[in-house]
Amino acid sequence: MTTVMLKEKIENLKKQFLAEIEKIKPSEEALFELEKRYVGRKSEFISILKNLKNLTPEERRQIGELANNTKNEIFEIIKNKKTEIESGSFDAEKEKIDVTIPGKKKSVGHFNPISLVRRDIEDVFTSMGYEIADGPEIENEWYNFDALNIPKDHPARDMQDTFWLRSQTNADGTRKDADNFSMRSQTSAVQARYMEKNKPPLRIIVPGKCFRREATDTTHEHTFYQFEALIVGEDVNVGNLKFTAKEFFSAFFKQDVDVRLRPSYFPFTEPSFEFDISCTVCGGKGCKACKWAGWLELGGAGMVNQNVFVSAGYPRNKYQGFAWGFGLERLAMTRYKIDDVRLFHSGDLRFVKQF
Ligand code: FA5
Repeated sequence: MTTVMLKEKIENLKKQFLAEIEKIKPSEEALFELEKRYVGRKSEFISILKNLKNLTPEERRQIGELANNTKNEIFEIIKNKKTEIESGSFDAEKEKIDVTIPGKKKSVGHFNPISLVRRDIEDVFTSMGYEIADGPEIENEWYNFDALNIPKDHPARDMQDTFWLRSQTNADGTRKDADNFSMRSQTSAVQARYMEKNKPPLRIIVPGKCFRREATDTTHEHTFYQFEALIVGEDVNVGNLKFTAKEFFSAFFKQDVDVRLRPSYFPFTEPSFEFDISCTVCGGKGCKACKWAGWLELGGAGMVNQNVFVSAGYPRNKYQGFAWGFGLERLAMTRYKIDDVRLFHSGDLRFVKQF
């Protein structure tokens, strides 16, 4: 073979090697196999080097140098690949991208309709300048009842209506806490708590969990949500209450809603009202959803009783305010046409996934 042919052969072997190492799936075994074939004892490189003796000294120097350099390059490339594998920096499986594999579908969670309703309520009220306030779910007798002008003998305080918590006792049988605690039965409990720390004018809503000892049915749960609205200032009247309610319900139901107040009784408001809105299904004409009444009963409301202001530390007759309390479940039931309140806390994913 002439020196030209030998040079070409060495260069072709190198090209062939480079093409092959690009294609193989790098592993210890595959690299060992490649090394054996290209630069091993029985490889063409070695036979070229062995046959140098047949060349002139000048040719031997040229070809010998080229062959040795190429052989060392090949060793170097194989060594580097081996180090990559050992250090784990090259993972063929990980680096391989198969663009034809279909994507993985992410499963997306759902808001419970109560959360949806609560968020909407908060949006409407905050846009009207109300603050969102909070209070404890375990409440003492003062805030849940006394401060709200609910007399000691009121039936709401009975074991049948309220979940009382057993008071902790010391070793000698005396009570550890001075207060009687219960699971709060209404968000109105936050009224005095908030007013004690804040002076009028104030506007708050209090969305939160309430608990009552109920025999549950399609409209009653032992654990449910209410939201309270409270506004206090020096010149607040029933007209403001009715206007605010109409604005809120129209925004919430995204349709024009009428509001009706009927006389009622709550110890913490004077006068007190039951609160109805025009049926959102028939617009007030009468249908199955409103039991042909044209109105839907939603909650209680009234002008804050002056005794409540006094309990909160305000002077009597200086301020006026209105308050209302609604059930979030009842609102959600009306909006989404849900016929059983027990579905909300049932944990049934088939229910939640519809929203
Ligand atoms: C109250 O709880 C008063 N605190 C409301 C109030 C606030 C009046 C401020 C005046 C001023 P009532 O017990 O009616 O009132 O409950 C209000 C609403 O809570 C009901 O209309 C209903 O929507 C909801 N609710 C009451 N009990 C349950 C229950 N067991 N399950 C589901 N929702 C309930």
